[in-house]
Amino acid sequence: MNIEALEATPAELKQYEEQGFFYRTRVFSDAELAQLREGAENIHAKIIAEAKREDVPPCDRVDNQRYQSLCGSTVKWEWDKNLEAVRSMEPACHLDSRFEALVDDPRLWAPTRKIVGTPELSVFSDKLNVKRPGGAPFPWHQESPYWAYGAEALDKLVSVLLYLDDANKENGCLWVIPGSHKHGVLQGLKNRGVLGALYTDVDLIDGEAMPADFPAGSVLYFHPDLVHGSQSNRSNTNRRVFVVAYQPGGLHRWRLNKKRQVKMTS
Ligand SMILES: O=C(O)CCC(=O)C(=O)O
Repeated sequence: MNIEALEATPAELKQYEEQGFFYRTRVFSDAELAQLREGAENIHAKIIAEAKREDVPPCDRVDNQRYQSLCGSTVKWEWDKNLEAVRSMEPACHLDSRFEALVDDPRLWAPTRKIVGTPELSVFSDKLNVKRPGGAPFPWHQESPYWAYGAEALDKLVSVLLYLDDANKENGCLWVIPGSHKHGVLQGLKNRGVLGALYTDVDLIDGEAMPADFPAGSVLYFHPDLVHGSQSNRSNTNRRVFVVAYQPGGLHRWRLNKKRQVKMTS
């Protein structure tokens, strides 16, 4: 694969600087996506099976959310207990070889290289988000306040979100507020519990939200200060995404005493 041809173009870099993101549609083929969806369900099933064991750590309750440490991942359960579904798993790629290989795929990392600014990259975090039919919204937020404690190079992180399914307004696609990254780290919500501090008060900023309603196989590259969020899934199909954040080579993964260098084979 020609890595240079995959790097961000001047137009994409300009969009990233001005709007805080750029995207490419249908980067991954249907056959690749079929494999990755299988991998995502494999990870989800492993977590559900682990949760049924008697000797696992209990759920931590934070406001109305339930978190649990399972299979080496911080698991966030769906708000609605009746769904018996895991909403996000972070990290997740160690639980399936297809995702472990995916973080080394140059279609994900090469477009970030000029933004991170170093020839070598490492993985900062990776996460699998599964939004089942009925899955809850994710309030407006930025990644930066969440990552601030533990990042060795917060200003160099780039998030890369791969759409495993078509995403649209009905199934709770991501929404972004273009240009919102220019505000830096914004104030959190007041009097909204522990998690409120991590959600953004969008009344304090201008800018019109835009749905990132792209087809499966598309990739969104975005800044850690970009304000984004999503609505509930009102459809009868899944809306799954894999999100990996890259950083300069040689740095630790978020909250882990581990490093995961990106393998740049070509
Ligand atoms: O997938 C979603 O609905 C929201 C994802 C998101 O914003 C995140 O994981 O930070």
